[in-house]
Amino acid sequence: MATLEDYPKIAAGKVRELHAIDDEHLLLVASDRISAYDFVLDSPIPDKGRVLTAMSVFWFDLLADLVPNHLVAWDDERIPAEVRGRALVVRRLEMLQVEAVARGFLAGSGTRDYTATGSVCGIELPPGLVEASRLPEPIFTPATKAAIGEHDENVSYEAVVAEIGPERAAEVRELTLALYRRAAEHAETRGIILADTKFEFGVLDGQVVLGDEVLTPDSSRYWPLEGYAPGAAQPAFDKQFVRDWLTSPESGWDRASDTAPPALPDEVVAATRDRYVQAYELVTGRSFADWIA
Ligand code: Q0T
Repeated sequence: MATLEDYPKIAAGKVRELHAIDDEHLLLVASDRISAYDFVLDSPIPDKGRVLTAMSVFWFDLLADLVPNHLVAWDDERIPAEVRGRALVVRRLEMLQVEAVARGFLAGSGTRDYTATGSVCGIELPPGLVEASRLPEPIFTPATKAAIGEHDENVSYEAVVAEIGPERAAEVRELTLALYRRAAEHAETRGIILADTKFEFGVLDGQVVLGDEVLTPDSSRYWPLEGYAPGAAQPAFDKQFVRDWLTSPESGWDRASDTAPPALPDEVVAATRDRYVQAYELVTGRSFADWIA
């Protein structure tokens, strides 16, 4: 049986790691760490890595007829026991240096850019939209990959053309929108709004391939459909309790202070773990208990 030390670490994000298995395969490992307000919290959320990995596997399958993806295996002898259920064997790709974002709703940097300019990534939007408005149609809003600790920067479609060329840019835009439409429609039938999401693509044998994690709460904004009301920020399906507690007087934390947030109370950890499991079960219609026993 393989152990994680067999595989050199080749990249690490705030909550995930990438290890080399061989020339053609990587191990993509999701941890239980959670970030909020740009901090990685001291309190892990039990099962978060397994829930997000299971959700990615579900979506890779649902989207496989639209684009090939890098997923090779989620439960075989190459996966070390210590990361079983939260690691994927994936094909090694030449990654395209573009964050391929699709938005069906206005939120976050989309709202900020729209309020300042009336446009997002050079796409002019109608007047009168507010935070969390549904857009007239989904839009492709690419961003540059930022270093850890930096924020991705929204860029124009022309910037994507300059980075990867006109043919690849058009393909990435059309794939991103097709994937988002399929996923958002599925989510909405299940009582969840998929406000936006970020994909990463790579190239293998000259073909564009979907990589990274897909349509997890870490790469997407999921909002409960129940209670959806544009005009104010919507509660995140997953991190609602964490954010509410951190910004409540109870936590004793001042978001403006630049200090690290405190550890979460056990009840907030447990409620958040339940939210991740609920998100998985709602989106997939499957029981999380059935994910790799
Ligand atoms: C990558 C080659 O996910 C990333 O880092 C997490 C620690 C970003 N990243 C992805 C790659 C992938 C994937 N996914 C792939 N299949 N092949 N590189 C590199 N960085």
